[in-house]
Amino acid sequence: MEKKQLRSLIAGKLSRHYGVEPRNATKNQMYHTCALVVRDLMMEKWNKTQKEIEKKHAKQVCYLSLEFLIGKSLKNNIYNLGLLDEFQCVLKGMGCDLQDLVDIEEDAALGNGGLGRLAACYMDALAAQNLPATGFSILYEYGLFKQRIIEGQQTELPDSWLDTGRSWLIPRTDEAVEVHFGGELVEHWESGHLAIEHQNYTSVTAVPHDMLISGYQSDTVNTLRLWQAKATRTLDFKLFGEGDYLRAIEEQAMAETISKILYPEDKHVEGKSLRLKQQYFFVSASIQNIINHHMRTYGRLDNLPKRVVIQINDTHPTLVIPEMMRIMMDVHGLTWEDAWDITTHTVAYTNHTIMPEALERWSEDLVKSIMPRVYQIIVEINRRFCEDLWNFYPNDWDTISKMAIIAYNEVRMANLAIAGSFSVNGVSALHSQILKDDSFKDFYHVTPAKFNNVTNGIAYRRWMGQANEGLTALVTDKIGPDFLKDPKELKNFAAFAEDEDTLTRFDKIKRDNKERLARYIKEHNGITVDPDSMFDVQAKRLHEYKRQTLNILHILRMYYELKDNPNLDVTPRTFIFGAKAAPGYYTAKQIIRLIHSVADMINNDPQVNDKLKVVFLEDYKVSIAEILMPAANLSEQISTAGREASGTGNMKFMLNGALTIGTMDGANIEICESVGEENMFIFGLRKDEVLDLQRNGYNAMYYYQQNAWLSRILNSIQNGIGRADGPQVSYQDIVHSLIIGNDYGTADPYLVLADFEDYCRVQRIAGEQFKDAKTWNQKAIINVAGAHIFAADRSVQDYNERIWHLTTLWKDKK
Ligand code: 26Q
Repeated sequence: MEKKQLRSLIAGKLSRHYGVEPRNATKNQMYHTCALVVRDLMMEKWNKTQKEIEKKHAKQVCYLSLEFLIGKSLKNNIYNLGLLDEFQCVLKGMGCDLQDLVDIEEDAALGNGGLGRLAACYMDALAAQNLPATGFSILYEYGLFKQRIIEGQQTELPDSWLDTGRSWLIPRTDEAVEVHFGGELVEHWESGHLAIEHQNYTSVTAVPHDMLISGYQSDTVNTLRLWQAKATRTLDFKLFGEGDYLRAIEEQAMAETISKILYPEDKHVEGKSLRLKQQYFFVSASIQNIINHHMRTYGRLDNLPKRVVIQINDTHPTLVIPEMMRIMMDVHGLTWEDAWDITTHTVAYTNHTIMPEALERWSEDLVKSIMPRVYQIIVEINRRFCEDLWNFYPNDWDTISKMAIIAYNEVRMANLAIAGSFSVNGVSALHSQILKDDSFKDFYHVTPAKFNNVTNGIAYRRWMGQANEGLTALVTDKIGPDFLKDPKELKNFAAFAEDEDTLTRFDKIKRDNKERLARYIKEHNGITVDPDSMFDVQAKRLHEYKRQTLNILHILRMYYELKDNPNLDVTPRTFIFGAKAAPGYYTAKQIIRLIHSVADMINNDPQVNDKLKVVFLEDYKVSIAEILMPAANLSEQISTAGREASGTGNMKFMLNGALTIGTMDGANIEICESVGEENMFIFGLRKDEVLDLQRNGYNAMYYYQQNAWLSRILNSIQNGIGRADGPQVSYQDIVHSLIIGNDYGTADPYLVLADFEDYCRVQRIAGEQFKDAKTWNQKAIINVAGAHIFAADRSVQDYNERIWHLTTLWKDKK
C-alpha cells in the first residue's frame, strides 16, 4: 500500500466519522479512526478467507475458551499487515505519533493468565499459517480487574476495556441465538417417538461480536466470536401490564449479568451458579452457531467431524458435549448412537492443570436446575460410560467409581471431557506424562491412543518481533528475516554466540531495553533502578505453588548477608515482581503485601542501596509484559516440581535473552533440553523427590530449626518487616503456613523450605556469572536461538498433525 493511499484512507475516515481534519483530530478520534481503517483492510481478507473455506469445504478448528487474553490490537494488526512504517510515517505527517495511539488502547484482558494468553497466541499462529479457525468466548463487559496497590496491599478496580476495545468488534445481530435456562421438561409421544418439551424456561439471547484475527504476512483473517448476553424480551409485557415493572426490568438485568464479568480465579474453583450459567451460555451459543452454519452449508450432520474439530481449552467448555448431543437429538432428530458418534469424533480436550483443587466439579442439583435437559443427557452418558467400564474393569467398583462422570452428587467435568472427546492432551512433556501416569491413569489404560502431548508455544512475533525491535533487527541482520515466518530458522542464531559484533550489539540492545524499563519504573513506582544491575524478574499470577515466597526468602537472605558484611562482593540486583492475586485468595494477597514490606525495607536502606532494589509492578498485564520481558536478565521459574503444567512466561523470557533459574518442572525441562543445563540455572527437588518427601512425611519445622538462615529470615518476617523509620508489618500467617500449617493442611505444602538452600546456591552462581558479561551474553544468545521450539507456530503444527488435520487455505505468496 502506498503512503498516499493510506493518508487518504485515514483522512477520509476522520472526516466521514468525526467531521474533522487530521490536524484537528484528538488522539482518541485518531485512535478509533486508525482502528477502523485497519479493520477495513482486514475485512477484505476476512471475506476472502470465508469464501475459500466454503469453496474448499475446508476443515476448521473451533477453539472454545472461556478466556482470550488478547492485550492490545492496533500495533499487532498493523504489524501483521506489514504497514508499520507506512502508518508511522503517515501519522507523523498528520502531527501524530503512532506510539501515543498505542498507549491509549486498553488491553483486552479477557483472561486470567497462561491459559487465556495461550488461546490468543494460538489464534495468531493459526492465521499466520493459513489454517481456518474460529475462536469462541464471552464478550465480558469487564475484563480481569485492574490492580491498585494501596499501602502495600492489592485492591481491585473494574476494567472497562470496551471504551477503546469496541473499535475492534463487529456486532452480528443477524447471527444471534437463544439459550434457555431453568424450567421443566415434559415428555410426550409425537408420531411414535418420545419427544421432550422444555417449558417455563428463561431465555437469554446471545449476540455475537466478531473480532478479526490477522496473521503475519498472511492473507488469512480468522474470527474470534465473542458472545454478549442480552435479555430476549427487553420488557415482559405481561408483567408490565400487571404493573410489575420492576420484575420485568429485573429479568432483563439478570440475563445481562451473564456476560458482565470475567471470573478472576484461576486454579481454585468455587461452585458459583453464575459461572455455570456463563459456561452453558457460551457453550450453547457456540455449538448452535457451529451446527447452524454446518447445516446451512451441507444440510447434514454425519460429516461434521470431517469439517470441524472443537478444541476445548480446559474443562470450562465441557458442557459442549451434552449440549451437542441435545441439539442433534432434540432438534435434528438423530439417534443417541449417531449423535454420540459425531460428538466423540469432533471434540478434543486440552488439560492445563495438575492441581486437584482446580478440577471442576458441579453439584448435580445445580446442573439439573440450570439445564434440566443437559443434565438428563449427562446422566445417560454416565450410565453408558460406566457400563462400558464394567467390561474393561470387571468387578472393580473402586476404579469405576473414581472414573464415573457423576458421583457423590457431583458432575465431574474432566471425566465428562475425557469420555466425550477423541483426544486428551497435556501442555508439556512432563505434564502429559503425569496425566497418563497419575491424574488420568485409569482412563489412559482404557484408551491409550486418546492421549497426546502438545507442548505450549508463544506468539514470538508479538513477544520478540514487536516487543523487542532491537533484538529482532539484530537477528534479522545475522540470519535473515525468514525466521519471522519459519521459527526453526531461529536456530541459526546460535552460530553467532561467539561473534564479537553480535555480542556487542546484543549487550547494547539489552541495556536499552533495561533503560526503557527503568524509566517506566521511575515514572510508576518513583524508584530509581540501575540498568547495570542484574534484572531478576518473576512475573506471573500469584500462587503458592509458583513460590514467589521462595524468591522473597532469598532476597531477605541477600539483604541480611549485606547487613552483616557491607563490603560483601555481590552482583548488584534489581528484583522485579509482577503478579495479580485472585481477590479472595488471602495468602496470595499476604504475599503481595510481604513483597511490598520487603521492598520498603530494602529500598529505604542507604547501606545496601547501590546493591539491592525490589520493585513490584502494579497491574501486571500483557502490555506491561511486553516492556518487561525484553529487559530481563534472569527469569524466575521456580514452581514446585510437578505443579506447573507448562508455563509460557518462561518461553517469553528466554526468547528475549534472559537466562532461566528454575526447577525441573513443566516446560522448563524442555528449555533445558533445548539449551543445555550449562545455559541455565537448574535447582531443587525433582518431581519424584517431591512425591517421596511428601509420602514419607515432610517435616518443614526441621528445615526451619536446622537452617540458621531460615530461622533468622522467618523470625524476622514473624517479628515485622518494614523500613527502619516506618511501620513494621508482621506476617504471622505466612510463617505459620510454612512451618506449622494452617487450618487447611500440613506445613509448607509446596516445599519452599526444602528447596531454599539449593535455590540460594544457584542464585549465588548466577550472581557470579553475571559479572562476566561476555559469557552471560553468549548464553543469552543460545537461549534466544533455543526458543525456536516454543513458537506457537510449532505448537499449532503439532495440534494439526496429531489432532486437528485441518485444510490449509492457501500457500503464502512470496
Ligand atoms: C475454573 C472454574 C471456575 C472459575 C475459574 C476457573 C479457572 C479459570 C482459569 C480455572 C483455571 C484457570 C487457568 C488456568 C491456567 O492458566 N493454567 C495455566 O495454563 C497455561 C497454559 O497451558 C500453563 O502454561 C500453566 O502452567 C497453567 O498453570
